[in-house]
Amino acid sequence: METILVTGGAGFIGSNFIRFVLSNFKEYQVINLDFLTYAGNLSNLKDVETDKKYKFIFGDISDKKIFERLPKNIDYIINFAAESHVDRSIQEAGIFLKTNVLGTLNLLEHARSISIKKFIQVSTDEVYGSLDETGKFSETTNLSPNNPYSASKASADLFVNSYHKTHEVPANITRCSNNYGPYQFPEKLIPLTIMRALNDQEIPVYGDGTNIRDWIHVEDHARGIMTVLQKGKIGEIYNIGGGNEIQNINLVKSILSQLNKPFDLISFVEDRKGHDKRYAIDFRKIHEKLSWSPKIDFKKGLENTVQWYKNNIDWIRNIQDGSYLKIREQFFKG
Ligand code: NAD
Ligand code: TDX
Repeated sequence: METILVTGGAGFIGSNFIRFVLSNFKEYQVINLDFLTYAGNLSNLKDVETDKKYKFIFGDISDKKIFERLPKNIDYIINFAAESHVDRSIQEAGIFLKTNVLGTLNLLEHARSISIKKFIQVSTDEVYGSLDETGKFSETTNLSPNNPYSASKASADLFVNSYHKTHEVPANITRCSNNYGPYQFPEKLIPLTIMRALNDQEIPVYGDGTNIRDWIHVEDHARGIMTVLQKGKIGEIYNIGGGNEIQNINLVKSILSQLNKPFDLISFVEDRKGHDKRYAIDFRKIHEKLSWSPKIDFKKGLENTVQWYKNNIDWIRNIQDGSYLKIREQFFKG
């Protein structure tokens, strides 16, 4: 049995990843190290919390002391832990530097001090900056982050690369496009639109709504990361994408249509500062070298996602009324 240390496993992608691993692979056990920030929600993992191959540890990756409490027999580290919301980074960037850069550096130091098989840094297409109408981001596209969030992620990527080159930490970096699916914190466009539409509230669309994102279902991303864990060549970067480019306005309209809600709920609001125009991922490398491709059809995946939020209104309510944060208080009390 091999052990995977997942950081940030109580968040959106991390929790989907843990569920994916525990239900598809018998040969791994998972330790989830998470600080349960506003974005961390242990109820995302309710169905696996009694699984003998799963263990939760409360802790902050930007605090070096946490690593003393971790078991030494860790085979893989996968770093999902991050401040992940661009709008928050525009308001207050300090925590992005602390968690995303210092936290990653601490993890790399820990990886050096124990012998691991692989360190995977879960990065983002945002590190490449913004595209105009044509072209796609490949792994060799220059880093050109435009907002404090993406700047912190690009910086973390550079530290990972430097620890691989200087200290021979066996590492891969994955850079994925926008994820959608269950358990996404409802500050991000898709769950925010669903939640507000269900409450007949206005949907804020930034600028003229023509910005384009390239969407991938979170389960395809999880499978991509496991593919890199098992087959990725040490030292390489792999882009992961869904091949589903859509303008924000059309995405919002498609969700409203599915919910039978009127388009006049849409409210065009002031644009995000430094708003990247378009993201599009060229994922030929992971496809050709590691035989991975996205499997989930966007139309079907989006329909299932909308249905999931409709069926899990309590999950949203617990976030809206703040009751999901109570679990964190228990950990602080000790
Ligand atoms: P999220 O905000 O939903 O979850 C982040 C998790 O990290 C939470 O559980 C939070 O409690 C935890 N965390 C935050 N600070 C921590 C700290 N100091 N110590 C330990 N845990 C901490 O984020 P997400 O959308 O699941 O994204 C996960 C990772 O994937 C991030 O690194 C993000 O940059 C990357 N990513 C996200 C997307 C996307 O579309 N959401 C796309 C590409 C890459
Ligand atoms: O209320 C909104 N209205 C709106 O028009 C929000 C929250 C967003 N938007 C726009 C901004 C973006 O063009 O929708 C698009 C998607 O926005 P977000 O859901 O905030 O995602 P984005 O900024 O694209 O970043 C996401 O993908 C890359 C994740 O949050 C990052 O963690 C990931 O790295």
